[in-house]
Amino acid sequence: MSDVAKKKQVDRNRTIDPAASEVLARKLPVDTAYDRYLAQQPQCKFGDTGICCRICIQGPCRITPKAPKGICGATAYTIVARNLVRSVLGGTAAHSDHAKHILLTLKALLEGNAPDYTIKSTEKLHAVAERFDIPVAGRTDLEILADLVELGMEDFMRMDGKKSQWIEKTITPGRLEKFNECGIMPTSIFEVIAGATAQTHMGMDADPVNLIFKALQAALADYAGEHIGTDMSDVIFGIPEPVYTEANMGVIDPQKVNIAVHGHNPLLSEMVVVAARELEEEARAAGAEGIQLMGVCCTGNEVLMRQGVPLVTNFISQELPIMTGAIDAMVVDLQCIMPGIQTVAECYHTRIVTTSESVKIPGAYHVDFSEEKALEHAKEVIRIGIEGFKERAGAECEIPEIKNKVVAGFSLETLYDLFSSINADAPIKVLTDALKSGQLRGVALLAGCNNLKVKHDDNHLTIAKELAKNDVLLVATGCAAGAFAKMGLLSPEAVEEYAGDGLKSFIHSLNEANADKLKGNLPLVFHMGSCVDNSRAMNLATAIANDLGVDTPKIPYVVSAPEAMSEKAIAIGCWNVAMGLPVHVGVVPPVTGSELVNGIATQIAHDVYGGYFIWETDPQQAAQKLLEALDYRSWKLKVHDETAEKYGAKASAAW
Ligand code: BF8
Ligand code: SF4
Repeated sequence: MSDVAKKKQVDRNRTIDPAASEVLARKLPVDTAYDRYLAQQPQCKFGDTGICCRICIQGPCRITPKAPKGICGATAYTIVARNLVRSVLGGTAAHSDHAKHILLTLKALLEGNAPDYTIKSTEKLHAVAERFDIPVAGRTDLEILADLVELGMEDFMRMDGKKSQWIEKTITPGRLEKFNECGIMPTSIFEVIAGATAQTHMGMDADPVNLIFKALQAALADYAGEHIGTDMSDVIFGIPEPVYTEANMGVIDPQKVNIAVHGHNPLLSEMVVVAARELEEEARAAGAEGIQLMGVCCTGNEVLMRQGVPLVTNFISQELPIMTGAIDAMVVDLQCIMPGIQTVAECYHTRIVTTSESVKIPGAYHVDFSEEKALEHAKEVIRIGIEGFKERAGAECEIPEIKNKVVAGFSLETLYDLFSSINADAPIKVLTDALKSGQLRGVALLAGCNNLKVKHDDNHLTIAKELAKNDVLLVATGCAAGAFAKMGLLSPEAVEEYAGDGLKSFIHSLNEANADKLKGNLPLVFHMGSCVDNSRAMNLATAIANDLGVDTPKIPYVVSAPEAMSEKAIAIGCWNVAMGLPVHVGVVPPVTGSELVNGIATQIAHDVYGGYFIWETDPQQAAQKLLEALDYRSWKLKVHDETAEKYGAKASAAW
């Protein structure tokens, strides 16, 4: 074997997931993301550092010592900042488009045009309505929903200067003041997307600071979109509660019709769950022992959280379950769907089924999913899977026998419910008391994707274990949560194996207080949902700050996207910084081509907003930096509290 071939053999196994590793070790009929990553090396340094501009077609203009300006005179800081704004906009548009679909489905429900959907959670409907002072008493659910949908639509389309209600009503008073003072409070989502896209057109804004502020405004619009998505999904599909299930490729059952749902939007996948139950007999008639549904990426997280559907894998390994030869259909909705799945599927009997008019893949099946005929379309999808099963009949499957126990479903409501068994009057105090006493060293949100610039899932697992050992309470979303699900960190056993004494005693006390409510013990990491559900994690941070009587930049709460990949992750990172939180990113994003922009992201942001970015590719180092950020905040909070007590004043809101 040549040296190159040997290197390829070693390198393509860039994963710590044993199931993914087992599949990659085989002789495969077609390349995967792991191979294509290698084929892309070395990657372009101009793109990698953000100093390539293609905003007008005089470009691409690349910044070098010999050519320090683009043809129009744009310098590195303008180009890097402009590219950053455009990346955030991609994320904001994606999350908001998702939320818009849910809002439009609720509107169709109100008009009688979405007969298969109902209001599943009156509790959430009332809670969200009350947040916006929408009257609840004496009104029907549909009347309340009508007002809420109208407000949601206004938050998308308003142009009169009034500010985004979903932001105004869900953040601390300190943040509201800060965003208004800095002029970054969005009016509405579409308004920001149009305004920021215009601002980054050729020959528009050249000021990097002004551009970065625009990026933060666009990121706040992303927060609004995510929040609307989460709230409305809970109304229509229910608030997630603890579920007990499994994850990783061992959930594939060769005797059943295996259907994977992949993407982000629960509008389709929730219906697929219903359709699968109804068509169980058809599957049996085809010779299967039933239908095995499983999830990939954030649609996987959505149906895991609400329906207990097992998760088969996360983002970067999405092609690999197909390579077991046992997936009969992979149904995709939108976002994070690699076109590569179709090429892989063509080597097997697997049907890829696209369902969104904005996501089509040449060669794939397409079911034009609509809310008017949701269940009918979901059944069509299941029948495509059953046909796939018939074609598979007798073919050999190679399924890694690897799966782990999962406890998921930790919406904020569920966390409060668990806390209320200890402190019914003020549930959040269970957490803030543990932070103040030092039983917990802090809270960390582990979020985001996979990115082959690091070994698949390695950063996620290393950082989580190190933080858990140091008594940090962990909440997770997106493909980070997927990594923990696959690798056993969402299990009660992981508490005993990885938690430090403080975290262990905190989780044990919750187990004891909730023994009658829970079917089993709590996990090491609390799965809060998909990427739009980062809004839940932010609500937790806001509740901590409000309870402590300070603004978010003072609370011992950090965010990490250990393997960030998508524009959505960039948007999420930016709004978390604006919210005042330290945000670690485990791959260096394309901003280092401008020292100024890089400095704004990693230092100046702190001076203005209290939050800042930490780029650190080494997961052990990253964990240490996150712990330092938590310790600094705890120490400062204590000093401020003691000073306030001494002078009989309130703790300072400054940081
Ligand atoms: O919204 S974590 S790879 S699946 S972008 Fe995509 Fe990233 Fe996964 Fe979910 Ni989020
Ligand atoms: Fe080049 Fe300026 Fe056009 Fe960008 S906008 S491609 S820097 S000329």
